[in-house]
Amino acid sequence: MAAFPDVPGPVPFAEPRSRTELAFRHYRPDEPVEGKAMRDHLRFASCYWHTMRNGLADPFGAPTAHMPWDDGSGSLDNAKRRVGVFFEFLEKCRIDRWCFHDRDVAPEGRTLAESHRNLDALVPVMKQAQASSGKTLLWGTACLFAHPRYASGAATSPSVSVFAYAAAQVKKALEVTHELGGEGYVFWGGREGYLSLWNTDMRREREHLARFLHMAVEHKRAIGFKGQFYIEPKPREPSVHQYDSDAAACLAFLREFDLLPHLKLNIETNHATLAGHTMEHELTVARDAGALGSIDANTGTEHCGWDTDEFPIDIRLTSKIMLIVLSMGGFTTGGLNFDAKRRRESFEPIDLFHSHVAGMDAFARGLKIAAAIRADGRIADFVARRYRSWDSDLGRAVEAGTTSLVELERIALAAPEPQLESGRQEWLEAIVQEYL
Ligand code: XLS
Ligand code: NI
Ligand code: NI
Repeated sequence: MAAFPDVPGPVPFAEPRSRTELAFRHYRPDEPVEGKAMRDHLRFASCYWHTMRNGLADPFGAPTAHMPWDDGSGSLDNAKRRVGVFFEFLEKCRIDRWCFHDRDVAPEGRTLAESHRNLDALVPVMKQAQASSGKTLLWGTACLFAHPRYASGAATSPSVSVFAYAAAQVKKALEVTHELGGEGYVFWGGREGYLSLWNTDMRREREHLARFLHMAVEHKRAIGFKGQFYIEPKPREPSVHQYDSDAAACLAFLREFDLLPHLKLNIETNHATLAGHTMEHELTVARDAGALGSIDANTGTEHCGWDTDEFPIDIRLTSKIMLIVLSMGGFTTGGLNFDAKRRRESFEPIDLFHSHVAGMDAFARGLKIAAAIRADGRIADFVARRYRSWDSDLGRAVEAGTTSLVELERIALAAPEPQLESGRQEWLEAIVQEYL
């Protein structure tokens, strides 16, 4: 029996002003933009944790989501049944990829060995679902933050036994990701940070985290996993301060511990805003370091201060994101993973469709708007012109490192007062408005 009887087949396509309730108004998987199909630019993924496992509880109230396919038990049968439901959803929602944590797909057992066995029992089910649907795994990861043993962190725990347990979990999750043909693997430092410095040895914790990642790189090599590793920055929540707090902090950490060749960044919009940055700032920092790997596509309520993981529906945001993705030549192994959940009041199964379709349409528009801004060319031309003095002999000498303070003093003393040109911010913003 179908889990989503209200959605008989793949979500239809409709004209932008159509009154059809559930339809794609803008996303056309095969339509080319800049010579490449939309689906290959956007590489959408839905995540198992929000779509299948999030009951929409909040700190003050019980879960509200209706999940008629779920008997609420932690049984393996229930876990297996969910896989079929999820792939029916992907199929009907025209989403090509997915992401998961180990504990989303298989229940935690009473022992580590039992948890491993549970995960093993799910592998053939997930493999079969992928094979018969053609859907692929964007990335896998391990949940190193939900169980009480991880209250003080996983790779940064004060307990080496917890560190070993987390290592075992990551080893297994990596192997399962490999087995499922995953294109990537994410490390999000759920509780890799601290609540209080009074009880924390930050130097040791950061070194342990680096050791942990190096061992993962070694194991990746040992099993022949070719997927991309990502680290996902987030400044706080659940910890008060997390070591992977933003893109710049992650890059500094990776460089300090010789990990930069092995990991790229998975940037999430709501984490950027929690860090006090815009999403485009975080993406630009990552891109400029050659380390922009993938995106967790969501958004937050800016004045709220929590990781509310809302669906990204603002075309100004999606346009800015796609401008940066296009500027780096598109994703390679990465994609747009909707690390997003419906609001607690949107509890019907069909809201899973409305939310994803809204996000996909917003990104389809964002992609087209970004392509139009690039074709217009005025903004890029303006920026190039703004820096043209750096293309002079003097500019080139400074950039090449072949000049000195002594020489620059001689030049500056002989030159008239420098004249600056307007930054034209409002004019540039008005150009963007023309395309929104
Ligand atoms: C939580 C994170 C998490 C990661 C995967 O805030 O975004 O969902 O993406 O562990
Ligand atoms: Ni995320
Ligand atoms: Ni998040």
